[in-house]
Amino acid sequence: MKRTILVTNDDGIESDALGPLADALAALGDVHIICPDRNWSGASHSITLFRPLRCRPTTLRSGQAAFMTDGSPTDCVRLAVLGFLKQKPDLIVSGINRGANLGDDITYSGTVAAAMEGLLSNIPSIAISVGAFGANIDFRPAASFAALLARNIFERGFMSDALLNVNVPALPADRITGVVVTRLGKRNYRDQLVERLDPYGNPYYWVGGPAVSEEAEAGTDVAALRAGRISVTPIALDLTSHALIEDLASWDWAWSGPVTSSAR
Ligand SMILES: [Mn+2]
Repeated sequence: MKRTILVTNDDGIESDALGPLADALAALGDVHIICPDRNWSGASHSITLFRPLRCRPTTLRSGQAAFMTDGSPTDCVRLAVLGFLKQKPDLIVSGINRGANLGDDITYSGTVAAAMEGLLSNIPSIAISVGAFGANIDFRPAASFAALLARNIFERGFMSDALLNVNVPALPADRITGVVVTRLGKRNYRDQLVERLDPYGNPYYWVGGPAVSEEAEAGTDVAALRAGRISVTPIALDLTSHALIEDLASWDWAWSGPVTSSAR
């Protein structure tokens, strides 16, 4: 049976990663590419509710046929799964993102959110990122790892309540020192609020800053990437803090209904 693989991303249809990724996955099934027509990095799990979506055919610079939408990464998955593709995907691969998605990053990441949407649709889903931002990134090591992971998923019938979040060091394949299954690490953002004036004298604001500093605790995705290894982190969508349930239950919950404003 020919598998159907959906490739999407949050960096947009212009991303240089799409060609190598589609090439690497082509041996495993029919690859369909549906990506946003612009960069949605940081869009997290946003969906379009109050306007229609357009989905137009295009051709990647690397030659593959693809579709681009004016929606978010999550919209791309919803389109594909809800019928834009004739076959429901057997696998969703989101990426390859330019820049790591480690630890707390995943709460901002459109790349990871697209895989979350796949998971919500009961489809095995991978988010994959490369730990570099610069130009001239070689995406082929990450692409070939995505294919290896896809082969594992197809052979083992992977179906669980988790997506797989993968980070690949921005190194030549022969300098990547292994693969580690990890948990999420911690990111310490150093963003600042910058206020400037526009040409008309009105203030505007830009939030940004230097690269994050990281505590590379053993066993985390952060530590793996720093050591030149590929991290594979299983991510579940249940955000419940199970540790707090019992403590919270002991708080004073003697609530007597809504507060009524005093009569005048
Ligand atoms: Mn991105």
